[in-house]
Amino acid sequence: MSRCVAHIDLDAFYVSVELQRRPELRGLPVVVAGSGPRAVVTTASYEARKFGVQSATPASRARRLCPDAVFISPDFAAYRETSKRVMGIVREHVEQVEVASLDEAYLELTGMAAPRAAMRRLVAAISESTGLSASVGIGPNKLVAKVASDAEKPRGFVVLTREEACARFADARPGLVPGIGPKTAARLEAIGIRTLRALAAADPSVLAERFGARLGPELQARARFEHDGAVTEDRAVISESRETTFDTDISDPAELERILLELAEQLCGDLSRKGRRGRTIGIKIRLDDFSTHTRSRTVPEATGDLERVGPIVRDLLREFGTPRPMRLLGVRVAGLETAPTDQLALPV
Ligand code: TTP
Ligand code: MG
Repeated sequence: MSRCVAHIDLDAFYVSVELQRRPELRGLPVVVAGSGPRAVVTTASYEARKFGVQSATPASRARRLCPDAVFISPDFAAYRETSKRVMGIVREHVEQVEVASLDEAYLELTGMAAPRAAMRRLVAAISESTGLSASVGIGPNKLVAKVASDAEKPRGFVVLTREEACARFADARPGLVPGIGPKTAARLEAIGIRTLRALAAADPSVLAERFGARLGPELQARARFEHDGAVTEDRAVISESRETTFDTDISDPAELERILLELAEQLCGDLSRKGRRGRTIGIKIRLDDFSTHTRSRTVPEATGDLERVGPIVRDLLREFGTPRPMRLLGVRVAGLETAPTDQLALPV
């Protein structure tokens, strides 16, 4: 029996939640972004995207690109609440569900008699009960399903075989495929690989030499939309971290602080995307003698906000000092609140 997997992703999720309570803003460029000098756009309505405003655009730049946009500060509690309702509906329709973030999930449909009809019903049910629209991709594995769900947003509904996915996205950049990030894409480009077609057809020995015996074949498999990952029940991730090893050791405290805050920014962006927050905030340091050190602080209120995390990791680094040049820095938020679909613990 061949596999059938769906990926469902809500359209312009945070903005769509805001439009439910402010319907008068429908059809206008709307941007959900924090305030403060380092704030970035979490999401933009499709009307605002026409001006080049997207997730992760600095809020100051978004204001220049689209001065008429309505700016709204994020209300993460509302997004978590809506996410819970949506995922509840998904679970009423499909048994095996992997919630991947606040607004997306993989559904195992293998063995289902009429998967397309079932997905149409699911989208209709979500729309009816929450007012939100979603895009769906259906394919033989998670990779095809994920890329298909993104292909015709908003309100997309794309069904592809693996071969069709290869043909349809042959000219796309390798970064289209999840698992191929900007750094890998740049390294591929350096050896002349600029499309999924080129990656799929590349000489395996060249890839293995450049990326290693594990990653090389893995990259090529992804370009061919081969993937056998299971739709797993959500794992309880208890911490998230970002770290970087420097090309050359660094001993300038200002430079180290800058890098640390950049890591914190990436991590917090990711946490907010997943709707997650934690109480223990820490840093990791590896010195040039390869000794590894960690320092952390636990705060009373779980957070994933850069405004809160940034100063704490900076203080931790200052307290640690710079006894020797550093070769690695990392930032971590642990003691994360449970996955967004779980019941929030209520004080009784
Ligand atoms: P996405 O599903 O990537 O984006 P989206 O739902 O806003 O738009 P669409 O799916 O129609 O392209 O992310 C879901 C939510 O996660 C998004 O509404 C806001 C949040 N988010 C961030 O906070 N920062 C980010 O960089 C991204 C990509 C998303
Ligand atoms: Mg989405």
